[in-house]
Amino acid sequence: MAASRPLTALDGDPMAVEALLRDVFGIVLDEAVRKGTSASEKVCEWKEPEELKQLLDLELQSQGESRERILERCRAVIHYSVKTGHPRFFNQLFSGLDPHALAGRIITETLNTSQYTYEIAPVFVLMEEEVLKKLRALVGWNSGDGVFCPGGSISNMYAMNLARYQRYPDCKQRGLRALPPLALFTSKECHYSISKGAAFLGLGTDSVRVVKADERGKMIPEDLERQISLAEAEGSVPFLVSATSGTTVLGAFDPLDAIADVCQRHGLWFHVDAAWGGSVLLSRTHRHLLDGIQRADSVAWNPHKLLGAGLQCSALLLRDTSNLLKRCHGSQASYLFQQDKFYDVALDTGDKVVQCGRRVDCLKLWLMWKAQGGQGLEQRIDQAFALTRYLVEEIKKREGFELVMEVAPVLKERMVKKGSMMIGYQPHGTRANFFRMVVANPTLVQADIDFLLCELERLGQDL
Ligand code: ABU
Repeated sequence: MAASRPLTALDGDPMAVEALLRDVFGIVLDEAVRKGTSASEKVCEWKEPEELKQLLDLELQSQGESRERILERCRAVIHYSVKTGHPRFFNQLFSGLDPHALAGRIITETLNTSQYTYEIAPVFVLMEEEVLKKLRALVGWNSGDGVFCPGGSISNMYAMNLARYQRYPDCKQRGLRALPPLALFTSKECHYSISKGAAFLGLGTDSVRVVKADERGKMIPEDLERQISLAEAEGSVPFLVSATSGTTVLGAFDPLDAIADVCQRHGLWFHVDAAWGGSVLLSRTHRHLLDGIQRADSVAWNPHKLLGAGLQCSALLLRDTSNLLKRCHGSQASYLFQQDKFYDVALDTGDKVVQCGRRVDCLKLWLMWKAQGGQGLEQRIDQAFALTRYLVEEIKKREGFELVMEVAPVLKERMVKKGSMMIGYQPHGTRANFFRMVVANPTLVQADIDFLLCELERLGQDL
């Protein structure tokens, strides 16, 4: 057997395995952690796609490569990747590199297990339960259920599927034949996963009724009432309202209590997409923005965003205590979920989800929480709010910054090619393209905000 192994395989040589991994960890520490989070380094090294393909030499060959070449490749992958932990990375709703969360991610990757049964993930089954319990407690529930999903979009789709199943349990077997035309409601500022989910679940995008939002981006409950009446008059059956806590573009928080009242009056499932804003629940000062969330039936919350736990860490939380998740999605695969196991089979949580193999997403959050404590995480949220206020005040002081002109794409190209920072931009309604500032990186200080404003001025000097 040994003779047939390829020359480059290291699995027969523990010393070589260890040496390789030490070198790789060294490169990761140097390039991705130290340089990747240093304000004096570039946030990205822009290359045109054809040039990047050449530089990376992507094509896969039949011959294996030397250790030195593999280490060079690791270095190049990091070098040409965007450093999302960099203090000048404002481009997405996540930023920063928490060392404890990273430690959790490294351990998770190394152990390489699947979250479906207690027998192969004993630590993580218990840990996931504990973390979800903590998140539920912050929502305001002392019981319930939940699961970590592959991203907020999937969490939102789960909520839609559960709401539909609860009302029409027959649809698990009979599919769309068991259903009348259904209607769900969300604001025009909602995340695009709501209409994607409607398409994916066979509801169709027409089943999504768009509710008006006010000038700050918050759903208008009176219009929700109107849309429900309209849908009913057209012969549809309303079944779910999805409110948003922290909309993707404007960061608005829908008035949850008023929306919960509407849901209660009409007997509708109340889902809150708090993928972005859920972490605000950790702040005693700001959690009032989510008042009423405890009245929801389901909540999607992504600690990989504002808490910086690292992609992906997305919880779907449920108020339900009737095993709805498992009843809706369970398929009782006999090779995984044997009922005559030697331990409590309720710990085999894999049949709650539509996936089979499922990543461990709880450890990075658990370890970071253990290290920071709830108080440390609360400070991060409060700091993000404080820096956002600082940014707003500074913008007011600078001439030219209130003017919304079609310059965002030009400035974006210039900042990326220079590698100085990254900010996302988009149009919104009748507003022209503008920069969406995301203040999430826990290492940000006022100097980074000052740099951002000065750099925007520098990049746009000639415009
Ligand atoms: N999934 C919504 C957030 C995407 C973004 O980072 O802008």
